[in-house]
Amino acid sequence: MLLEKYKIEEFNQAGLAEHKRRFDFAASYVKNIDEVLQKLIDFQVAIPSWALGTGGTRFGRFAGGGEPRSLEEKIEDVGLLHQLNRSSGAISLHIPWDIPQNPAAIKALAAQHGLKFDAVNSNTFQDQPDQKLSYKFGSMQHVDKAVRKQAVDHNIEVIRHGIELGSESLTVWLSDGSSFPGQLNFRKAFQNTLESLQEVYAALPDNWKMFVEYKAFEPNFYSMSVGDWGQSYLYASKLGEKAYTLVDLGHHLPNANIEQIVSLLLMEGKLGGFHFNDSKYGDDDLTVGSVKPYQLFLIFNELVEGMDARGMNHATDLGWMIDASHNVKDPLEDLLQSVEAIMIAYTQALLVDRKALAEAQQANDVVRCQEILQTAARTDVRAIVAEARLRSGGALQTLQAFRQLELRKALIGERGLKAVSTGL
Ligand code: RM4
Ligand code: MN
Ligand code: MN
Repeated sequence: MLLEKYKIEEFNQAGLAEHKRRFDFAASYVKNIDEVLQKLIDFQVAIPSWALGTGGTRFGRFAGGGEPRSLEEKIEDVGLLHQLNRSSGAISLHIPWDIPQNPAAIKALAAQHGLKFDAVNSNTFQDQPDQKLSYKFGSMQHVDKAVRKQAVDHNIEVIRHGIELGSESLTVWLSDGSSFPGQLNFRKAFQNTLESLQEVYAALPDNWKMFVEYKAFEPNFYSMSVGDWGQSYLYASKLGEKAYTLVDLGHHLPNANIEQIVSLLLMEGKLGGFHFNDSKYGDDDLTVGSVKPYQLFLIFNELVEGMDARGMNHATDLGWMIDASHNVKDPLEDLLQSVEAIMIAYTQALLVDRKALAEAQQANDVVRCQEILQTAARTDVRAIVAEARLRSGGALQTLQAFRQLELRKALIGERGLKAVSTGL
């Protein structure tokens, strides 16, 4: 479903005077406002193809209406988000949940919506109906070489799909690990995983990156074979310069200092990408910024500081993706909220007075350090984010536009109430 442009313009027209007042006020605090606006316009966050339907828990799933029934409809949904916010210009596919049957047509459809293909994701954490060997006891770590080979072949197949679509990165998340003490020889599991990853790495095109995503627990609850950033870093270092660590915000033990992890990985040139979400306990996959918005700001603060220190391009040098699941919200509304939260945190991080912070740190002025960070974090930057959207043709307020234009109703009209999507 493509939204007629005039509808967004009409929506914006009604709020324009109020917006201008708010923007002028917010901009008066920012020295380099045009530079900030340009950075916001350039910044794009990929939407996961598996998060466009209502997710569930292992206890149940309560589907909404009008969910995308095919990859084509998922692309249309991301296109709709992108029309509203102009910051969701990419989709990340999970294989085999979303196999492009006709890649040329899929690519053309995405281009029509102004979308690119971000990282492709492999799946060796589930058994597929036609699969020969089971991943019950792991995939790349498996004691049986034949299972490991099957997992490697699948990843190479995923790379092939990605090449056809113009993706330039592969994300590998492994559920491998053990549920009970004694089940695994940790060293052998590591070596098997490394060898398997090396075989996949060898199949990467030159311009591709490989992201090794870690997670502390689940589905294995005693050990995970890529359980933390140290292990991911070890694999990525041994693999080579095209391999990086991917940080998913929900994949840490409680109270982990994610901003410090980000800072050090950046320093080593080994941070590759991000999966944004929020959590209270673990891999909750909640709306970005819904529980700990200050932590999100602190992470962006390190991202901006660390990327600038290495002269990196904020928009293109890391893979920015959302990884979420929505049990009780409309997935599209949830994703609009998530992207908004990311843009707000990014803007606030751009406002940090870095020179003053460095001076305060040098002087051990702990109080002033806190003041500098919180001054930025407490600035209401919503009108700045809205202005960037306005300048690139999006809606002043995305969620309000989605509701006022009754877009879910239109999707239900097209797809029906019982349409259920593949994915999480
Ligand atoms: C995992 C991890 C991966 C995602 C799967 C569906 O917990 O976050 O990135 O692909 O879930
Ligand atoms: Mn993830
Ligand atoms: Mn996860």
